[in-house]
Amino acid sequence: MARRALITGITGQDGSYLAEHLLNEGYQVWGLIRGQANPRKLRVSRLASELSFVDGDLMDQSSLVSAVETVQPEEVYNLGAISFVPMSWQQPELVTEINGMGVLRMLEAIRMVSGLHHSRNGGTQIRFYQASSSEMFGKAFETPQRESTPFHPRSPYGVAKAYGHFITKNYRESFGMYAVSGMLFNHESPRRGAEFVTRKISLAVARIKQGYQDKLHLGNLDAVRDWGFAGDYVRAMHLMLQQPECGDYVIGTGQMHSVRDAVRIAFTHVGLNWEDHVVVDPALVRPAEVEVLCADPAVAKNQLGWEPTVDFPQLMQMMVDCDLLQVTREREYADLMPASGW
Ligand code: NAP
Ligand code: F7E
Repeated sequence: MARRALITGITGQDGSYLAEHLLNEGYQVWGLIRGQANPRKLRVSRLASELSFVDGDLMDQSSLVSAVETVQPEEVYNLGAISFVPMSWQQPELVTEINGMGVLRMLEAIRMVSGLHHSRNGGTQIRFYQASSSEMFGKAFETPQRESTPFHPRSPYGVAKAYGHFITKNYRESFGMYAVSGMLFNHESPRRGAEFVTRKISLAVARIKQGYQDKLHLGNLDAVRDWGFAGDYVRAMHLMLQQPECGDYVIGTGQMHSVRDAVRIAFTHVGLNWEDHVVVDPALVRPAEVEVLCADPAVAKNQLGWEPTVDFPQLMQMMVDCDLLQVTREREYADLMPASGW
């Protein structure tokens, strides 16, 4: 019988890639969907005939218990979160509830339903993956960051993720749960939300190239990140749940690039000079910035056999190429629409 996986956050960037990867691996894949008529469900509609959906929200304990009971998964991937860091200064309580307490609620749901399993059929262990983040390292104590690097988060988002990380570890130690925390560095793709810097750049470059926009407003161009391709990172999530012993892993490329590098690569790819178009806007600089992050993925390489396949220039170029097509399609569609007032 096919193994069953439950994914929270299936409508997000990583959720869609992970669903595809697990379907290819022969899993029966379930996605937790929140809200009434969630429009982002369309994002995975290409896979809809192969996926199953269950209602639930990381803010609502009973819905998670019910989802785990319905699906009876062997593996749970908790990707659901508010993932845009600046939003965590605007709505810190909500972000803490979903990104921090939401992890506890999902662990509790698994513990409760597994307890029922134990008395019923001798105990099927549900394996749990928590989407932790390099933002926990924040103002990092050392570079590159590895599994043992202490945390110094710089945003309510990072603080909530640190709680999620430690509660995952604690349930492993307290209840013997197979619970893993993946400390993933920034990963991007053509499916990345348009609020994140790489996609903001690739979309703007496509629009500027086609004459629909002239300027791109950005914040801190000196920020340095370790950016990889999301399609590579979901393979690591799956591998983490296939190990004989569970642990925590840092996932990244080990390569550092600045926002300025991202801009230069993207504009150069379409034959434009970035300095003619980029405007630095102090309003986009964060209250407390994370200046430099870079992974040491040696443990993942040695223990999981995981390696990235897409480097940063390839990633930016892939995103620009996809957005050139997307902008063209949107304009063609707009031209077909009747003028306003019709
Ligand atoms: P994303 O595209 O923003 O997707 C976030 C997902 O969370 C969406 O499917 C959203 O569903 C869901 N969600 C939000 N609030 C929820 C709630 N109350 N209950 C259930 N689901 C909820 O994020 P992503 O880039 O795929 O990232 C996936 C996970 O990895 C997140 O936890 C993120 O914090 C973490 N992470 C990401 C990166 C990265 O670079 N991408 C790096 C490290 C860690 P709706 O459609 O309902 O809004
Ligand atoms: O910012 C700088 C900004 O918003 C990257 C999330 O997936 O990865 C992501 O968090 C850098 C920051 O991602 C703009 O100040 C400059 O230094 O693309 P971002 P993030 O904050 O690193 C981590 C690992 C996660 O876990 C998160 O969920 O770029 N930057 N100018 C800008 N950033 C944005 N968004 N917009 C700008 O205009």
